[in-house]
Amino acid sequence: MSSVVPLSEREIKNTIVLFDVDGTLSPARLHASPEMLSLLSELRKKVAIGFVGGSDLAKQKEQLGDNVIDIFDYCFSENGLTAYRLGEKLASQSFINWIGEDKYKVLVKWILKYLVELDLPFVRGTFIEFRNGMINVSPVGRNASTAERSAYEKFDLEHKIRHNMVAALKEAFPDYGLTYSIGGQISFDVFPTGWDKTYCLQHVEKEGFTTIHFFGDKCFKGGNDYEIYTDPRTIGHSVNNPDDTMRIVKETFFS
Ligand code: M1P
Repeated sequence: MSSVVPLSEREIKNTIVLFDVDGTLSPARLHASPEMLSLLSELRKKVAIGFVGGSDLAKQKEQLGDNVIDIFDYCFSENGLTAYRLGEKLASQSFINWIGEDKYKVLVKWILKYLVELDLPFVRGTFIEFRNGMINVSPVGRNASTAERSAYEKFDLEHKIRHNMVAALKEAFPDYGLTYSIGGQISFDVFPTGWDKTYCLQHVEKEGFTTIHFFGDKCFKGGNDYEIYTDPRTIGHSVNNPDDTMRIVKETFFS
């Protein structure tokens, strides 16, 4: 951390650039390239940088490196429900405190019953992942390998498995105040409405950043980058893949 230029001395003042992770900094659930990491390190000399991902911190460490909290000024996992600033953990709320044990049990039982009735070509394990700020539900199971993920994703798109399950959940729990977000290949996230990626903005606003760039690949309505991309507080950049992110970063900050 000692070689990092202090936030107040970055070349472009009061500016932060936030990045989604999967599909924006790295291919889905895979590693970011050395070229991307090196570009981020150069960018950090000019502006403050952060990531805001739906996944938990353990997965982001796999993708961006074990030292992830040292190479970004801000780390926002689970949409910012787990947050770090310059390596220090920030206070946050939790999904289970918000929903309460009783309502949570009802929800989990409903999900498990629904999954039992599905007829998928194959299933693996870990169908509900309990996180600090959300739960993640995967009909095929989070233990699917990279090849199995791709096969499942194709099947899911064809048969609308997640789409239909989300519709059924909305119908079954109209008064729960939950948002269901399909952000990746094999699962969807469930969190209190409002705890989407805009949740992290409260942390950076407090610091006085007046220009907030956001890069994401799922900026369309229904995608998990949509809310932060369209938020009036951000300048949104919609990208198709990590190469696109690198191109736009170079054009915007290095030309
Ligand atoms: O970051 C996008 C999503 O990445 C994963 O999705 P999947 O495993 O379905 O590809 C999950 O960690 C999910 O929570 C996250 O939103």
